[in-house]
Amino acid sequence: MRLSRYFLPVLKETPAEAQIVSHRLMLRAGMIKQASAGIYSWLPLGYKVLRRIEQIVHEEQQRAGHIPMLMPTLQSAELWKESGRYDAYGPEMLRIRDRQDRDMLYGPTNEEMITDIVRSHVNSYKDLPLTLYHIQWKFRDEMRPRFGVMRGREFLMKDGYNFDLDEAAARHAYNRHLVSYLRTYERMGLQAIPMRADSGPIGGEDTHEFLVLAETGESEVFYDSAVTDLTFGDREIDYDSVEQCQGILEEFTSKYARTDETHDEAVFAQVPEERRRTARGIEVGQIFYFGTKYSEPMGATVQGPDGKPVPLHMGSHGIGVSRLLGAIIEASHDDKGIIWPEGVTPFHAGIVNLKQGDAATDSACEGIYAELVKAGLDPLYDDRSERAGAKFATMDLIGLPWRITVGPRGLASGKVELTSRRTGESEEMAPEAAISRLREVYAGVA
Ligand code: 5CA
Repeated sequence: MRLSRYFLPVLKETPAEAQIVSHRLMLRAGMIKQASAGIYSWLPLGYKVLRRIEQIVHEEQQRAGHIPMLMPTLQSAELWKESGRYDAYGPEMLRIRDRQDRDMLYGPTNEEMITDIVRSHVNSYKDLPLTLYHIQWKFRDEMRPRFGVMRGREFLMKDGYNFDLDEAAARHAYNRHLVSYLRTYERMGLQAIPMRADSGPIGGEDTHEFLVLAETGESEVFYDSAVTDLTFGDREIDYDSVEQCQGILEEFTSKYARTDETHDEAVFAQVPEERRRTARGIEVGQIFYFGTKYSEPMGATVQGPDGKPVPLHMGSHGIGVSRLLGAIIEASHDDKGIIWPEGVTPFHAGIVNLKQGDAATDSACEGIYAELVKAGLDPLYDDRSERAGAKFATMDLIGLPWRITVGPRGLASGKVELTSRRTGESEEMAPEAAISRLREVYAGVA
């Protein structure tokens, strides 16, 4: 992409309505525009990151054996009356009446709809286990939408639902989700810690929230500092292995880590004092095991091996896809702007032309651009006739992890400059060397 042809409406002023840094930076970098309270348009740069995050979620879900599909945003109230949640959900649910006077709603989540699909088409224990998921917009009429995409009213969520014959199989599905989530967040450059939480309106006894530690987080959390030493890394996982998934769940959840809803001072007191931490966190996902809470009232049963009907054992598992943009920025920025982790960056590298219109410089930039594209990378070339300072400021604000700076002086000795946004370190090298360095960096990111 050439910046002269792109749509990147960066703001010079700091928007007054934004209270936290991620919201400010998303507005300043021209990523989003508020349409109404808690509802945003995703401008090209924001949309690009959203798509990259979605892509990682899809890849990791499918790696774990989960099946993608898509359900609508508008739902019929009938299903929610069957489960008993139509009345229970309260004013957070946006209720709509269509021209036939039918009660509809903009889905805040999809347990009912997926249970209806499965009860219509799954009849035998032989069709199990089954985990279906989608990435779809949700609406919750939050009392206080705030912090930009962090607490929106309309937001993008990945929600997945497992259907199993018995509790043991459903617990494996829960563990499998926990494992796949650890890997998902790490690919986005985030440490998200699973913490014991409360299940709220989704229901069930067992639930973990995944929290990214950040001062601006809305949740108060209590944990043993040893949990922050755990990393998932690039382990090979057999997602069908009950033992492996259980082992990883134990590794990541045996140390104390809870949100304020489940915090227990007496248990916390058993953690060595120097390791006790109280902090704030951003909830980027939550997994639930709730057994037959929806399948029983909705009559979702299968024929068991002995021919008798058995209610399905279920869980649901959510990732806050749009919220993740805010969480990543909260965790990764400096006073100049965003610092995207390589896994989610909107463009892999920026090319800054220091002397637009100078034939040799223009042609060197074009050459680097073409080579990066040939290498399967997605560069953003700042080909505007702006001062160098303005070009650097834009690149720093939008946070591309790598920048190649090309100017006549360097070119005279066959060199360009490669700069890391994270460390600020620059290195002079031949254009080919910069290109192969970026190829190497991104080969390790896939
Ligand atoms: N059905 C279950 C799991 S699929 C469910 O709805 N879970 S949830 O309520 O915990 O939502 C899943 C994730 O969506 C949350 O962890 C959070 O990251 C994100 N989320 C929830 N509410 C909002 C909101 N108002 N704005 C942005 N993201 C949100």
